[in-house]
Amino acid sequence: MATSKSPNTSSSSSSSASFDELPRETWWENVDLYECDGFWYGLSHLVAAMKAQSSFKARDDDVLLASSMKTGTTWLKALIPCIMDPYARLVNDYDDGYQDPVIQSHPNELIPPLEIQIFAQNSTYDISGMPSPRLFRTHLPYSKLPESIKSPGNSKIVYITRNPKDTFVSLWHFFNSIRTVEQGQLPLIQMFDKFCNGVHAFGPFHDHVLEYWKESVKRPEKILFLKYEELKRDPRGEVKKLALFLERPFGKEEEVDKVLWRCSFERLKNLEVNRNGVDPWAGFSKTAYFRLGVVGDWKNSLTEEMKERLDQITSKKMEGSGLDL
Ligand code: PAP
Repeated sequence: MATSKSPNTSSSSSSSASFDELPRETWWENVDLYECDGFWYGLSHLVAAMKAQSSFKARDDDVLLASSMKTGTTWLKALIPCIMDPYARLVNDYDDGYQDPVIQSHPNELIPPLEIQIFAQNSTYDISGMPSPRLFRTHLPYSKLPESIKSPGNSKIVYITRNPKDTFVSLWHFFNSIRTVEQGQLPLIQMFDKFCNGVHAFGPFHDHVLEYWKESVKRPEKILFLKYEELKRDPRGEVKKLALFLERPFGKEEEVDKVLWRCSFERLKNLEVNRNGVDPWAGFSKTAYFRLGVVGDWKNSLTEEMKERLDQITSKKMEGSGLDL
């Protein structure tokens, strides 16, 4: 890993020259990725990440939701604000005047991307003016996070991962869902090959997972490491664990029920804002973020040979880490 060096972003002219020197690969069609310090990024993400590294100042009560793409971010983008909001666990849907944080978080984006500059051209969002506690999200690898969020202070990081086969299949469907009929589906075999080689946005997937995993083992009070499959298997237990980590433990079991219901796949998928809305940052239709929401759907897309290949990569990469995916 870590073959390429970080480019210098101190001036726009020198930065474009040095970005050109980074290893570059076409992910698909006209989407190019650049390798920097062992991970692959779209250029605008990389520039924004480097700006965030030099300018982002964490507050003690910031919460960062970190993940690879398609591992459960949307679910946690609903769960975290609900856990942080004392009313979300108490009130019902029909209570007058109550602003559901799940609904609010979509149009008004309670959880903006940490590397906010990537969307600066279509946003007047000022993160320095955000009220505390601030919630952010990111797909950046741990090593590319701004130092101040990693520092020993009290800010917290919640990381979620997922079985790599389901992650890949979800990713493939996601990009297919935002293509026109004329464009057709992305070629599964080529996309899979690139995923296995680590060439995808914020990849290699396994290295992304391992960076956060190792850090969470060293500093469990700083980083909570969650798995999508565990959240599906034992939602009550996992959500209680999350609430405890965020220092907002539940008082009663009914509160857990309310939060789980508020953030359930069926409810989120059917909310008006998600049926007809558009992601204000990335411009994708929100329906693209709610497909099946199940464990094991890879069986419907991958062959036995593909399964074997990715399983082997996973077990080799995870060897000795204490992590099983
Ligand atoms: P992102 O990286 O673009 O933010 P992310 O939310 O991490 O995507 O992942 C999307 C997956 O989470 C989808 O999985 P699928 O393609 O296998 O169906 C999506 O359906 C699933 N998902 C979204 N919301 C929920 C939820 N509330 N509960 C369970 N799964 C969910």
